[in-house]
Amino acid sequence: MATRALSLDAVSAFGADIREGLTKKGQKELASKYLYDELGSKLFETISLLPEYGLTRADERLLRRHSREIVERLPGDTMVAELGSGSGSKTRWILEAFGRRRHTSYCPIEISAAALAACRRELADIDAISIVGFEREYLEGLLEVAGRRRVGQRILVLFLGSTIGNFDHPADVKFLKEIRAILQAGDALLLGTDLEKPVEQLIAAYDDSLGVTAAFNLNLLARVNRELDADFALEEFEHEARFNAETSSIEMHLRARRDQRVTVAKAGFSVAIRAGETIWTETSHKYSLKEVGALAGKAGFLCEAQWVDGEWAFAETLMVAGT
Ligand code: AVJ
Repeated sequence: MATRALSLDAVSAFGADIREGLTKKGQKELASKYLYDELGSKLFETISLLPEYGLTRADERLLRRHSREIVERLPGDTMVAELGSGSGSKTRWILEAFGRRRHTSYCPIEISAAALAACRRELADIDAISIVGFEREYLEGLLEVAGRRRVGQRILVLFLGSTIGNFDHPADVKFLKEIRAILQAGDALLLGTDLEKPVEQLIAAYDDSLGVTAAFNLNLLARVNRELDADFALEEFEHEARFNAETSSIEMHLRARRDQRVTVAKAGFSVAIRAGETIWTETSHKYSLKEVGALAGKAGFLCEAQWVDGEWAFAETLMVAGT
């Protein structure tokens, strides 16, 4: 019974968000966190294999190359928490490096039970690491992790993959401040950020030739159909990736090919969508290195070290919580 009530709650929260985003005045929108149901997560994993999308490979390369140095910069007993573990494959290098030093706890925080299970399987073979997963929203999970801290133990928070870029500004600063508030001075944050790069390269990365990103985007409508009993006709929408130069962000939209009316039965509403109108589904901000430094400072962190990939402009920044 308890699980059932919980999933009903989740359906109604999803429904309320969808309703708000589709019926608001002006630009319609759907929150990007809903892109990641089971199918959406698989599609994202596929995106990360595309030649046009170098982000995930750059992230992993940096972590592989510099894991030893990252660990050396954090002496003593350290507990590793990760916000949004995904499949966990990128995290392997850091955990192996910590495990060589001493027994280490790794606490992935994920809203997807499937992703947590996959991460546990992927990392199960690493010596001297115990995995304690938290099926929670990021900040809730981090609070619980902090509550398990032993005296003298440091927390390293991993926030990889440039997920921070999905927050608009200044929501990114606010989010890092909230992380900082849960931490103590001397704790650390390793933040992955995708950097500014030529617009053509960005458009290719978010509108790939195989159409995987288009499928990833359209799956959001398919998910609303599946879970909220809606009647979106997927062929009536077109994937669009555009660069917003004012905010230095790639935006994903779904553009209606003609006038239509859509009903979302389980959320109890219907909405008219005009030909050419778009539903905004994701923002992916591209940072400058200066901006990353400013972000750290505003949130109460000091930059301890930074590594930038030579093939794909992406940065890993190790920040330490200030006093
Ligand atoms: C997982 C949020 C980093 O913004 O690049 C990939 C998601 N969207 N292609 C990104 C995404 C379209 C991705 N992040």
